Amino acid sequence: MFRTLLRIRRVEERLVALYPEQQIRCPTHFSIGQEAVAAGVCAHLSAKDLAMSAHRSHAHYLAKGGDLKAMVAELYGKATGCARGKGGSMHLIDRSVGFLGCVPIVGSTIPIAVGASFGSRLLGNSATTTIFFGDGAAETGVFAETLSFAALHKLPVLFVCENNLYSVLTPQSERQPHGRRIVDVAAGLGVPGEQVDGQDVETVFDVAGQMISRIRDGGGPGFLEFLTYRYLEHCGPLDDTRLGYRPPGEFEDWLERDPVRIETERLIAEKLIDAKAIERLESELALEIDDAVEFAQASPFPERAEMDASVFA
Ligand SMILES: Cc1ncc(C[n+]2csc(CCOP(=O)(O)OP(=O)(O)O)c2C)c(N)n1
Repeated sequence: MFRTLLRIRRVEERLVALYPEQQIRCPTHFSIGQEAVAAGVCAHLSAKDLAMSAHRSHAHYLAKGGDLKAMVAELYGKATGCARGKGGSMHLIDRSVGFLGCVPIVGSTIPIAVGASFGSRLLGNSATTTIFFGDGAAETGVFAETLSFAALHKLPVLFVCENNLYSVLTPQSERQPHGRRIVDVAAGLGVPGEQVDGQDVETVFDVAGQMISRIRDGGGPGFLEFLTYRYLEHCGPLDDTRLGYRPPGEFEDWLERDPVRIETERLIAEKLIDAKAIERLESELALEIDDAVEFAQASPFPERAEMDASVFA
């Protein structure tokens, strides 16, 4: 799990560094600061379990077992990408590991994922479905309709809300009634859950484990609202703290609770890892990322004849 956490961080840091070269031309939403949610939840999922995400999806794709080379190639718009270079960062997909895809229309994947979960029920298989979305997506109409449907049919679906406090530049406090928690809205629709610290990967792992067991035992859908924070601008590789939409000191407070740092310090204190092991892991990851970037850069763009293939409209 630590490896997954660190790997997601290092991959995104590299993409942030590469973005200004202008070879990655798709809009790219980074989740630096939010990695513990993907790493902790997906540690409980096998390839036969299903997952979906939205526009901020690199962490979920990688934690669910998506292929790094295919992901980077997709960002470069290359034919070897996981959506054949036609989707970019917001359309990652790898059905071989149960990652059904992501779609940037806010809220739109919530009913798609619940439909997939209903499909598993009809097929009689034991897959669970996990759907990752943000606090903004919880404001869409389909959110209410879909949670009601999942509750009614007791579907094996886990709703994971990554509450990073903002929808683009607007804080949750300006969009939702004061003191009303998203997890309580879900409970009102028949989907019980918890609001949890999303910065500590082991807390995420423990709470998600209990919830997923309950869902697998036929307990019906569950909801986890993780409190977390995005460090970079809504879309793109830049620091946007100068825009002034974050209250003074907020960013620094969240940096104190950085998920990679918390877990590194814990593992060192418990003597489960030492500086040498971390160094080894860092160089392995750097090599793996070098490889993926070289692969993406060397890959061809899709052929013109490919334009209409796999496009449904
Ligand atoms: C239906 C729809 N409305 C508006 C947008 C523009 N938009 C893209 S991302 C976003 C914010 C979503 O916030 P949230 O769901 O909290 O996710 P976060 O970006 O914080 O991860 C908005 C409004 C969109 N893509 N789709």
